[in-house]
Amino acid sequence: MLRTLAATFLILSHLVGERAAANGFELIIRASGGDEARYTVGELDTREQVSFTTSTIWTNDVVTFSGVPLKDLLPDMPSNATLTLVALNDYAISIPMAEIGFSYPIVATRMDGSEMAVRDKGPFWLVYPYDSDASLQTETIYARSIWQLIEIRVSE
Ligand SMILES: Nc1nc2c(c(=O)[nH]1)N[C@H]1C(S)=C(S)[C@@H](COP(=O)(O)O)O[C@H]1N2
Ligand SMILES: [Mo]
Repeated sequence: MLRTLAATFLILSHLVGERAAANGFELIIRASGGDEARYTVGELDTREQVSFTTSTIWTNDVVTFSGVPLKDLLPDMPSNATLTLVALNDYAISIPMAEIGFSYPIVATRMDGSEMAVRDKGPFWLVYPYDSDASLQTETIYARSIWQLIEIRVSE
C-alpha cells in the first residue's frame, strides 16, 4: 500500500514537473516590424492540429508528431521573407518563407500523444513528415528540424 502510494506520488510529481516545464516556455515570433507574439503549448493546443507518423533520424521507431503548421503562425508574411529560428542552446537556422508549406513543417508539441520535455527535444520541435518524400531526407531538412525552439525572427 505504502509502496503503491509512493510510486503514485512519484509518477504524479513527474507528470506535474513535465507539465510545468513545458508550460514555462513560450515560443516567441518576432515580425520584422517589431510586433511579437508568444505562444505556450496550451495556446497552440487551441489551434487546428496536424499530425503525421514518420520515422526520424533521432528516434528508433516510427513516431507520431502533432502540432500546428508553422505557416499558420505566420499569417500574411511576404514570400520573400526569411525566417531565423533559434533554439535554447543558441543553435539557429534560416529558412526562406517561400519554403514553408501549408501542411508542413509543423511546430510539434507532442510526440506519440505526450508533450515533450526539454530533454526530449521539446517543448517545441519543428518537424517534417520525413518518410513521405525523399526530398525530406536531406541534410538541409534535417538542419531545419530545430528542437527546443524558442524564437522565430522574421526579416524581409
Ligand atoms: N536545437 C537544435 N536543433 C538542431 C541541431 C542543434 O544542434 N540544436 N542540429 C541540427 C542539424 S545541423 C542537423 S543535421 C540535425 C541533426 O542533428 P544531429 O544529427 O546532431 O542530431 O538537427 C538539427 N537541429
Ligand atoms: Mo547538420
